[in-house]
Amino acid sequence: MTPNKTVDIPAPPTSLSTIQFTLEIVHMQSTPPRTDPTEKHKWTESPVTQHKKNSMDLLSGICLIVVYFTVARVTMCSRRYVTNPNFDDKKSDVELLGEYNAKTMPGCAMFCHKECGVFGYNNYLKKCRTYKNLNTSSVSEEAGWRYMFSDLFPMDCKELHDNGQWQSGVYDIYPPGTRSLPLKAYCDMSTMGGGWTAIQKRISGSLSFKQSWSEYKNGFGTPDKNVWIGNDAINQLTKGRNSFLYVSITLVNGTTLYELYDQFSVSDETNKYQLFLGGPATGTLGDSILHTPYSWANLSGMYFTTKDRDNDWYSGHNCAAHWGGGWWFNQCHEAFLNGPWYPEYWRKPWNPTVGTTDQTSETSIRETRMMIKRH
Ligand SMILES: [Ca+2]
Repeated sequence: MTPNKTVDIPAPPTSLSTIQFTLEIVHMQSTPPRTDPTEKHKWTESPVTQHKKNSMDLLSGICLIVVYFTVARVTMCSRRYVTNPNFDDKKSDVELLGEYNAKTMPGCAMFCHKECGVFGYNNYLKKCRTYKNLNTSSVSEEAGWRYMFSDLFPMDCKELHDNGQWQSGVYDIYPPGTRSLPLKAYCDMSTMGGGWTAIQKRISGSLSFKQSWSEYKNGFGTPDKNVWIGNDAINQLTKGRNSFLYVSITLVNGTTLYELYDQFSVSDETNKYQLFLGGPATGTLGDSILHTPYSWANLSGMYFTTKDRDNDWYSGHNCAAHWGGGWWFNQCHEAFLNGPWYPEYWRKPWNPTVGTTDQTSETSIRETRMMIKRH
């Protein structure tokens, strides 16, 4: 996997203080010296001064135009762009918004605004193309093109956090892919530095997680209450990049136990949303999914199983149908966060720290979360 590079486009030398200074000059030039009321009369009546005033008004107008474009340029250039190596040396005709001549990559970026989510630049041809979005099925070979995502469409909560959104809540995000509408996601902007995208969240048993393959594929629930963000979305958010996985269980006594995994990604539907999990694992929950004492309970490399799609390793038995929720079951699990909420039987939410084979300890769960963040 090749980690994405973040390209910081340096802002032009004009800073905000310079703009303020320019505005000061405009203000001084457009205001006549009228400390004395009699001076005002003299100034208004003098044709020479009137001529000077007209010149100054013209100068002020020019200055305002300069300031306007400077502010626009500073705003544009302070944006950040993320390269996507998957699209290098490719071209796409799908959703092409426009093609332009541009001497530089930042110059090309200038054309990417409003509905533009991706732009491509060819440094040899000095050509620029803008797109709403780009997907791998719509690109073909064409050497020399490099593509970048515009952060006007934040791909996840980390990008929102990097852009100054520090309030936890529900936001629109735009994972790279073929999505036609933004994805509603709960962003945790305070835990461990913030910028976490919740892929699972549960606060009550009002929503059953015993759902079908299709429901898990597309996602279900309400982002700030009970939600599964969708296996397609998890794939799009983790594809080709290293991400942390943060799992937490909050007990009714207010204690939050968590486990942090260093590596997490999920493949696409063709590959049955196969889970890739890697350590180190640290936290207060303990590791019950990566390296457990039982090889039949380790989940990395497992496929996703739902009540109507058996991809687990338990022969002749569907773990999801039996235990009541979709998951990356092996044969079957030591930890499983999509189980039936109390008073139904939820076996081993996170054994042995939370939940054992008895039916009492899982009743102490107030909230669960699974959140991811790019490295
Ligand atoms: Ca099976």
